[in-house]
Amino acid sequence: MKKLLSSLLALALFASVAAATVPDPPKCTVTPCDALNGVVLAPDLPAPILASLVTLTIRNSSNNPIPNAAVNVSFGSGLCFCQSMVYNTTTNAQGVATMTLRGGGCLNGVSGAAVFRANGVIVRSYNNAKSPDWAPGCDLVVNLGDLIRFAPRTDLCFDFDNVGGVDLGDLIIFTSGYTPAHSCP
Ligand SMILES: [Ca+2]
Ligand SMILES: [Ca+2]
Repeated sequence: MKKLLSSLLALALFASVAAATVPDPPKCTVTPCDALNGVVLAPDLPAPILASLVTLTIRNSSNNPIPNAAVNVSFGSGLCFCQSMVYNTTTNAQGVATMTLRGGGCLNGVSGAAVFRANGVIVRSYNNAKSPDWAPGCDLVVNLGDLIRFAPRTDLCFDFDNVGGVDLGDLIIFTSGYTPAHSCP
């Protein structure tokens, strides 16, 4: 009996330790992507644009941060990426990880456009992945071709906050990639 109890106790302890490292998606935050309802990628030189800097806070079902969690981002097909793009990182002691989304292209309303996982659990799956670099297709340079495509403000690939129109907020994000002209190998 005592042996059974102790093994049950060990099992319960193991379960709670295991649960401690399992992310609970509604308790996690992904900034600024949650506010944008998608991700923004951009060529990263001379410096990454603000919208492409992602901060993830990974928490478990007890709302405790998960340190040392393995964080991964993956994308739907059709985007392009800088050679410097890093797809994996690890949370710090506060359960926080940062990623820079270095690339271009457009996935507008496509299931699984950008998927963040932590310890193997899907924390977020966004249907939108967009970039100031969207002409032609993506060539990892934000230049005149992209501006010409942006200017009519009718292409929802430039609706970076995904509210159904290209407006001032989108112009600010576009401009942050256009001036100075961002590029990457
Ligand atoms: Ca371009
Ligand atoms: Ca918009």
